[in-house]
Amino acid sequence: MKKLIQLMLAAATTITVGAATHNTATSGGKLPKPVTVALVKVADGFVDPVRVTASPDGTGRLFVCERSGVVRIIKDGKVQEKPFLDIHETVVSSFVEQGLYDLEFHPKFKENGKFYVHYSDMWFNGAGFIVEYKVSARSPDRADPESARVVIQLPRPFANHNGGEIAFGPDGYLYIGSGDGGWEGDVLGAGQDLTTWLGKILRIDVNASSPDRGYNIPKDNPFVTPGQQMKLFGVSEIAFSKLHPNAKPEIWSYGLRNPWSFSFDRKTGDMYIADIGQNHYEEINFEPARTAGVNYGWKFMCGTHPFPLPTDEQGRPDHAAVKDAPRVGELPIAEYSHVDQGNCVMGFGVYRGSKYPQMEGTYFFGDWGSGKVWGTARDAKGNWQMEELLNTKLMFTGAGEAEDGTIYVTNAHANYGGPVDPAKNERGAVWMLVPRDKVPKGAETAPLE
Ligand SMILES: [Ca+2]
Repeated sequence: MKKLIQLMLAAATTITVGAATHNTATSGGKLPKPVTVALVKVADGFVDPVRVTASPDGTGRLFVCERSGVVRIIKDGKVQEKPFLDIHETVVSSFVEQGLYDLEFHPKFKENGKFYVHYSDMWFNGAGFIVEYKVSARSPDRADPESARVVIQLPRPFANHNGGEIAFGPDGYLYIGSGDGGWEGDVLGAGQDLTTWLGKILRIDVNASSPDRGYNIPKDNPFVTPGQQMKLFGVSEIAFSKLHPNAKPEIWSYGLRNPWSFSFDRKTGDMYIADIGQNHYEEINFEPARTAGVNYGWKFMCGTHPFPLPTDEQGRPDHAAVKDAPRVGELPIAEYSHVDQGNCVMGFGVYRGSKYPQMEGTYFFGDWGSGKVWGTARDAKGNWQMEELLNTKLMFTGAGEAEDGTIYVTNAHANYGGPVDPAKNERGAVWMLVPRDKVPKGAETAPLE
């Protein structure tokens, strides 16, 4: 028993069951390159900031999403007085998991001036809306509110688990993080259900070619079913198992609980999905570039553990019972426990900038509840390692990358027991992730535990 526990707690337990092709790292490992980090304050005074995005146009501007429905610009280190976009009259944020989730610029933004926002809509009972806007013809620092075009409307049965992140892949398609519909324990059974958009990463082409739908379906999405009669006989078992005639063609991957944040490695095209877990474990999933149709296991799995998790009388994982449970889907590359590490994972991104070579290739992530920051990367043997890098007093809410690859992080005092109106919360800030020896003189850094 003792040996088993030691095995389960090892820094990088190698998993050989199920479909996993990699190990799952836990905190306590060592990154292949020595990495030290600090968070330097860039700007503050934001109402529940939840995401940072950069316009791909060489202007160096950062766009900060406030949960209340306002997008603010940081230009030359200063927050502009007038917002880029203000849709607070459309955005519902009556629950801490609702509001404006993200903003992304069209890959050809420089030519077409288009960008996309994802938010919970007041007039549709909190349904998720992804809406295209254009920048104003009069000012590059203003959106044109009259240019709004609805791309997709996503049902949201409960107020929680809305996903949120949107991101353009290297293929130019828009990927959407969509939560499992909410409440708890995936009561709708959405994660494994291919007939719903809930509990998925979706992939759409925002360049719509018909007025009937605000987007096109990429032809190589994994569950696009050709309109032909289904054959029961004369097909192989494998071919038969791949038939999903009622699957939603927008689905890219499934088995997710609440993918609030995910991002692409801009060098390799690999995707990292930070899936917020239920009660016991938080997980980071790794999807090699161009890998479609992956099942990440929810609600049968939470991290590498079965769900519901067998526990002892003290509510701690019963490792003996966990060991023999069946595994479903692809296991994460990193996980951590709610017992002492945190309770709500926030993906930051892979650093690919040229300024800080020691951070190159590491995927960074943090936790909303604990304020900890970790890095994960593969060592020389190909095993994932996870190392704790910081233990702050911040409540992380999101992140984003600048054009030069610098990683920015937001913190807000958005709490479940807090005021319904985000404007009544203590103000949040935007922070820049840098190596500890690169903190500019006199800069304010994140308070540490
Ligand atoms: Ca994004």
